[in-house]
Order: sequence, then structure tokens, then C-alpha cells
Amino acid sequence: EQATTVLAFDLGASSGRALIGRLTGSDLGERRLEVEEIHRFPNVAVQVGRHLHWDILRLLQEMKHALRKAFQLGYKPVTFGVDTWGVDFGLLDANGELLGNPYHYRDPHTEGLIEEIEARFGRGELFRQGGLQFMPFNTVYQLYAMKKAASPKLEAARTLLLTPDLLVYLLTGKRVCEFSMATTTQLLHPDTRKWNTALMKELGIPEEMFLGPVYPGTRIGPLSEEVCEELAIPAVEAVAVATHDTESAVAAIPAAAEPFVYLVCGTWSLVGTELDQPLLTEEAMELEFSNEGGVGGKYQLLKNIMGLWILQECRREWEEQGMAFSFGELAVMAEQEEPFRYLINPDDLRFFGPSNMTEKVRSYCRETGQPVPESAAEVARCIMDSLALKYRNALEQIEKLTGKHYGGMHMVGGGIQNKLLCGLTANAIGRPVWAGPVEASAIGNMLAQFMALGECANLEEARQLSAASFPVEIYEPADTDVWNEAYARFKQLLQADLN
Ligand code: ADP
Ligand code: LRH
Repeated sequence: EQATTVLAFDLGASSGRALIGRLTGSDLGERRLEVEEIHRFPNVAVQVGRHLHWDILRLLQEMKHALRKAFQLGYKPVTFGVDTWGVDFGLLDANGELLGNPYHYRDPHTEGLIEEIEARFGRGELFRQGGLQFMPFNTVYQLYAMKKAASPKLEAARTLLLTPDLLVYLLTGKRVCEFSMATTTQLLHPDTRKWNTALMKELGIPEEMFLGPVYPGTRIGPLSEEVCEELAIPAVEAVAVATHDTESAVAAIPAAAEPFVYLVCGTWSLVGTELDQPLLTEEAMELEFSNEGGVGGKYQLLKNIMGLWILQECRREWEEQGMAFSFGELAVMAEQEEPFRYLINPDDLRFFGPSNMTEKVRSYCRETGQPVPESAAEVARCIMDSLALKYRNALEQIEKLTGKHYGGMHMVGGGIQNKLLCGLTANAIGRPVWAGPVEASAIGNMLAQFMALGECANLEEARQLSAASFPVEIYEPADTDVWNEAYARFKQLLQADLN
């Protein structure tokens, strides 16, 4: 059977993976997307001196390995797409060579810069011009940190490429700037969708480095001759997908046309809803929401929540101490624990940086006059209860902003393998959770390729294909009263944090 075959590279902050997607069936109603993971690799941050980096060449090498493997397995992908975490970038010099190792968004060099830039331009103005939640890692702060450090790399830079665009460049030699990633920089006007050159000038960020954004679905060009030769494979064509992983994930949500709320659950938790236009009101700013662009030129009104990062770091720590728990085991252990005994605000900034995470969880509980979780099971339970309550908080805020009521929440991403968390979320919001697909980012990445190839007419058709191809698990809410009580206590903690 003839099946259009594509390859998706989906690089998250904790792991990268390569998946083959095959579109089978010829009639619209019968068409299915079949997906096979062909390669998975860890994504490990590397500390060098005071800076934290991504190991970009290692990631490139893993991607090349996957390309070769795809053909060894007998697949013949016609196109490939790359999506990654947001905000980060590499710089090219005048010869087109990469200037050093890109920084990791958790590098502490942006500390204090939100406040500094806000004092100069005003919070409201920055939000209207950038549309983003004020997160220390937004590209604008990273570039300003380099400027303040008189970085020779910044001085030598001729082109800025956001991470997925950089990886595409290293494979094809073609330079583009894809729109969804561009919207994570805080340097693109959300209303005009043009670069904010005035702000760049004010901050001393060279505006010539920025390429005009292209939309998901744009064809970029074939693998370079060098790569084809090295791997002994044909010149597969790169397509600009929604190169921001969150936006690719949203494109794959198996939702019908009516408005919906989702949680993209991985290292970060992104709770949001899709809009035709960005929402740049004072209220959206105060409630700390972002406007991020994606497939079909849509905007996502979403909130970044610290997410399973907290659990990942605890797990790493336990492993170093000789206690190796899988995420599955941690969920089972947490389920045995008494609920709501310990609550944290996952977005307390102490949880942003790496290391000492169990102590950070304990110190938060101590400082807020709660009992202190000791065992791994207690700490894990604390994190999961707190995340579920935070998701409810974000859902309520979205309803406030859009004036709509949503019947439940779609959950996608690696985190939905944590069935306890899915169930707790349904309980916390008092509505059903529709969980699936796990590999939403990779699937959304493929869907944008099918749109570029003319196999899917639009985003709606792409979502129908996702819904027809992947099962969704339903979690019904329970114990509403106790959850309401816990939520009242949780809200007090959030309130206390603000003071
Ligand atoms: P990212 O793309 O940001 O790297 P993923 O979407 O791959 O993240 O999700 C990673 C998270 O998924 C982990 O932090 C972990 O909490 C959760 N997870 C992964 N596998 C499992 C599993 N088998 N059981 C429970 N949770 C899991
Ligand atoms: C999730 C994510 C999120 C960004 C963060 C840097 O992987 O892309 O949307 O804000 O990483």
C-alpha cells in the first residue's frame, strides 16, 4: 500500500525522539496516521563554568543517526520537520559557522533582567509589544544578558537561528526563522507579527541578525550534499512545522471545532486555549498569560507552569543517592500517600533552577507552616497534588479571560503516562480529562508536514486525522468536595506568594 511517509524530530528539554509517520487509507474518512518511534535519546544540559548549555552537536548527531536508521528500516520519508522547546537560539558568524554552544534557558545569566527592562519600558508596554508572560528565559532577556556581558559572540553574530531552525540549518544549509518559535522571543509584535526593531535598538540587540518569519507549512529545502553523502541517503526535504514543541502539540489535540482548553504536559505544563488573535489586555498580563503563535496563524493564550520538571529533578537527585525510581513507580508510590498533606506553588521561582529540588520542596512547606514531606513518595505526592490544583487555577483564569465555560480538559504529552496525575487533574477541575496522544508534539509536527504536502487542507482536517488515529483515555472527576477544600487552601498559598 502506498503511504505518504514523513519524519518528525521532537526535542524536549528532557529527551529527543525521531518518529516515522505514515498516512494510510485513501478516502478522507478512512485515512489514518500510523506512527513509529525509531530513535529516542536523552537531552542532557552541560554546565561549563558559570554557564549552562545545550549539547547541540550531540543532538545533531542523534538526528543524523535517526535519519540513517529511517532508511535502514526501509522507510522513505519525503519530508522531515524539527520541533524543540522554546526561546533558545544559536548565533552564526559571517562565514555561517555556529558561534559556540547555545545557552540553556535555565542559565542564570538572565537573573534580574525582567525587573531591569520593566523599569525602563513599563510592564504594560512590554506586554502589548511582546505578548508574553514575563519569564526569565524569554529570548529578549537572554540576548540582553549577552549584550550586558559584552559578549564577543554577539558582536560577531550575523544571523540568529532559534534552536529548531538552527538544527534544520545544520542539516540543510538553509536559514529560516519559523513563526511559532519567533513568538517565544518576546521580540515579535503579536499584532503586526513583525520584529520589534525599536526595542532591539534600545537594548543594543543587533536587528540585522533576525530573519523575517515564515509560517508552519513552508517548504525549506533538501538535506545538504554533505549530509546525504555522510549518511548515504537521498535528499529528504525539510519543512517548517510549528517548530515550537508546544505549538506542535496543540496542533495534534483531537478536539472538534468548538473552543477547548488543553494541558501540554511534559517538562513544562502549558495550560491554554486557542484564539484567532492574541489577547493583549491588562487582565491577561496580570494573570500572567502568554500569547504564542502556531499552525494556521492561530494564537495560543497559555500559561507556563513549572510542571514535571520539579519531579524530574527530584528523581535525578534520588538516583544520585542510589534510589532509582522510574516515573511509573513514583506515580504508584505517590498514590498510596495521603492527599493534600503538603502543597507547594509549583511556580515559586525557587523551583526554576536545577539541583537540590527535594530540599526546595521541603523548604517551601516549612516556610508556609505545613508538615514537611520526607520520603520520595511524600515529595512526589506533594508535587502531583499541587500541579493538579495549579491546573485548575489556570483553567479558571482562562474562563475569566475568555468568558467561556469549557466542559473538560485535553491532556497531551509525556506526562499523561502518569495516570495518577491525569486522575488528580480531573478531580481538581471537577470535569473530565481527555488524555491523548502522548506524542502530541511529534504528531503535530507530522500534521504540518502533511499540510505542506497538500495531504491535509487545514488545521481542522489535521486534528480530525489525529482524533481518528489515536485513542483518548477519559478520566472522570471524583471527590469534588475534598478537592474544593484543598483548592481553597491552595489559593491561600498562591495569595501569600504574591505578598
Ligand atoms: P519533554 O518533551 O519536555 O522532554 P515529555 O513530554 O517527554 O517531556 O514528558 C516527560 C515527563 O513525562 C517526565 O518528566 C515524566 O514525569 C513523565 N513520564 C514519562 N514517562 C512516564 C511514565 N512511564 N510514567 C509516568 N510518567 C512518565
Ligand atoms: C516546553 C516549552 C515551553 C517553553 C519552554 C522553554 O517544552 O517549549 O512552551 O516555554 O519549553
